Amino acid sequence: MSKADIGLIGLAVMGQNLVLNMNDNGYGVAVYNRTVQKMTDFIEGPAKGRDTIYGTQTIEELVSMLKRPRRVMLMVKAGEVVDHFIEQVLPFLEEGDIIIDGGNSHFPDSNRRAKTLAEKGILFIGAGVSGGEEGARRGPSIMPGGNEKAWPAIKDIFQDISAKTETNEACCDWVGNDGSGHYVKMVHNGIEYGDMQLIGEAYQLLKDGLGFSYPEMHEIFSKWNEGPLDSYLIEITRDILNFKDEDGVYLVEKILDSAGQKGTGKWTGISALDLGVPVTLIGEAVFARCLSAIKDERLEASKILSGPGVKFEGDKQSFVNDIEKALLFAKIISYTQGFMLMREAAKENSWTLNYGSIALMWRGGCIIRSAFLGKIKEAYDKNPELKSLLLDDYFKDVVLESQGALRRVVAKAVELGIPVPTLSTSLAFFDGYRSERLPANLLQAQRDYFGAHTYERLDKPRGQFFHTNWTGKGGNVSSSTYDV
Ligand code: NBP
Repeated sequence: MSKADIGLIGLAVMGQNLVLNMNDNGYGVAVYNRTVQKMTDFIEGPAKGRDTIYGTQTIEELVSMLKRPRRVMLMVKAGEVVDHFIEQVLPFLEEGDIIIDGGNSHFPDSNRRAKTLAEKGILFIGAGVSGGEEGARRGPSIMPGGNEKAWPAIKDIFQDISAKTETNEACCDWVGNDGSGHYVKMVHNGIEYGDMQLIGEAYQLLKDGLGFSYPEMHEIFSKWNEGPLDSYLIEITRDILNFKDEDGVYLVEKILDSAGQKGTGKWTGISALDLGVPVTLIGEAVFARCLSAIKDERLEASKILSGPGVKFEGDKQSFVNDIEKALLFAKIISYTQGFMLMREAAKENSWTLNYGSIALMWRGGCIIRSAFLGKIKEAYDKNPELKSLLLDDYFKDVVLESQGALRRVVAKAVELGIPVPTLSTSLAFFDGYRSERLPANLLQAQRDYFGAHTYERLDKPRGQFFHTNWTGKGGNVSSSTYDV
């Protein structure tokens, strides 16, 4: 009876495609779905003729089909549903068996599940899977974390089914303890929000600022995809801009400009705020989606609030070149911030993260895959302790060389009245990050003035706190000094 290498619960788009991928790679898979009819449809449809994909009617039957240690993978809706299935599977498992959650779970849930299952002798893996339907079928990026004792038992399956780089390295490696796999996947998704918003801003500048047609924009994106911006998202944007509806009108023109979101960008922003890391670009990207979503209110405001009414004058081609460089600059800032966040999260949670290997996992299969990630891997291979990507020679040279272009693009966008929240925040971050002095001295003075919050002085050692009676009317009692 025990003939399947792995069991998979959840036969929606991701689950079905992962099963077919595993089976193509020689693994026997037992499958189960809450709505049993979907399992039957799968076995009689996409899995027809494959005699090592085994449909099962109950969880007990699924588990009974598995070789030991049993490996049960969940590909279901994140949240309570995952806990519900864990509860259902547990009675049939033994010590040393493995539960893998491959959905988009929030990392605190994975932290909790890793801990509670370890107490029961069950090894939990929280694995971020990226690449959508096509990735799941042909090779996703997989970011597994959790109980490291389980890694040898799932390494081959995961690395065999994952995407590969041009040099045939698997876009899947061990991330770290507890919920770190899901954390890294969350940051991946946050970065995806940033990359998408940056491309959206470039599109609006080209369309509304420069007045380019769809065929012209298609050409521009085709060219960009052959340079340093070469990436999956630039590539699909190129194709989207060339896609016509049945009546010959470009389809994207007909799509409602109100963006949806499923939470991973927001979670990244919340984690950044919790940890005090300035992940401004992803934050702006999430807020830009929120602003887009109040479509009715914007419609009303557009009739009342006018902009500068300025038209672009100047050399269009040179401005297009500037936008390309501005996108690269901002992308570097976004990844810099994302890796800063992972460093801080690793410190906070006592995870040992390998940043070069994270860049490698994102190099293929996933939505943010790009040539650029190869450069990030090189930077961390050269210096695994790198504090910030901006301090790496390659990235430093690129930002120094392209900052002029970004400044021109942001200035022109401001003149034209075109919103560029992520492009402009990348510049603000850069100018802040490279500043020896920021106006926070005044801020500290204000805090001490109104709330006796104390301040440190440049002419005294760090850690000594001072309070001044600014008005002569206050007392000499100061507030306690702590940061939250
Ligand atoms: P869904 O996220 O739509 O989940 C579908 C599965 O969850 C089905 O098996 C469904 O069973 C089960 N399910 C639901 Br929904 N509610 C349930 C409940 N109350 N009790 C028990 N089972 C329930 O599928 P997906 O898009 O394939 O994604 C699977 C996971 O992978 C998710 O966590 C998702 O966030 C993540 N992910 C998705 C993508 C993507 O591109 N779609 C990419 C990367 C990661 P049923 O058939 O009986 O309703």
